[in-house]
Amino acid sequence: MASPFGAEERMQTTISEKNLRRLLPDRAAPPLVFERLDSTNAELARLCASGASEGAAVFARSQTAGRGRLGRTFESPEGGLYLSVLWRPSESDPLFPITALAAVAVRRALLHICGVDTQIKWRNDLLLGGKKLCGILAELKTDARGLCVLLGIGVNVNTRAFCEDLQPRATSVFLHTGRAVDETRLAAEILRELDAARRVLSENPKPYLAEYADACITVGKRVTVLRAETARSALALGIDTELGGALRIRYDDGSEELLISGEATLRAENGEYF
Ligand code: BT5
Repeated sequence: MASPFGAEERMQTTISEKNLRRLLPDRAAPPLVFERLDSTNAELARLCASGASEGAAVFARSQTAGRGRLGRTFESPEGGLYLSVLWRPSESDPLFPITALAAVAVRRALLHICGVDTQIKWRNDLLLGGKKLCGILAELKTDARGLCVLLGIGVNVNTRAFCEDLQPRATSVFLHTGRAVDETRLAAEILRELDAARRVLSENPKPYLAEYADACITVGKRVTVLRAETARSALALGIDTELGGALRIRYDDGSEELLISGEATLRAENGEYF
């Protein structure tokens, strides 16, 4: 997709590796910024295989094969921030809260740098004005050094237009506010917040999970729970902060279930994208 701005304005807002490192002088793993990648998660997996350490961070100005969950595609034109960060949880760290902590971290960074108050759609989307602004994909792997989490985040920042199919459901900070954002400043803040969230994972994720629950608009909604062969109506009751942000739902027959993450897909029954 064409650049949303004139060349000069684009140069001022696009992410720069040199400036990003300048904003994060003490970060143990200096972030890498690529013009274009297949997928930042794929690149991070390659770095991981050659021994990348905790906190390694990869950005791309666009992706040719950005991926979502369950084999879905994440459209990644120029103007978005696409990044992946490596976490190496210790054996005592809980894994369930990781996506929720990342959602809170990115939400905080967007509020601080862009002044936009996003809402969380369980489990891994940030919405703005009812449309998807950000998607998060946490992939778990093991290598010679143990467990690695490839935390992939795509944020529509200065994106001006989406393909026809996404247009009704996707938005960007630019489209919502009419203002172009300095991607380097936002990237630095996202990394700072993610680094803080990484420490929280080892210490006490509860306050972050409470923040996640407060911002989660899925709660209280009627949903259709989709699995391979079935679609069942339910009410989303609440977020379980003990189980890392799992969603408690009640089916129409009165039975309840805790959805941990990707075992089912949710759709709003009133047709809105929540
Ligand atoms: C996600 O999956 O939303 C996780 C997306 C993670 C993307 C990042 S970008 C950096 C890193 N590298 C990667 O290769 N991936 C990560 P999911 O919940 O499955 O949502 C995918 C769905 O979101 C698609 O099927 C579309 O409906 C919609 N979608 C695709 N591209 C979008 C975009 N740019 N903005 C909003 N919605 C989008």
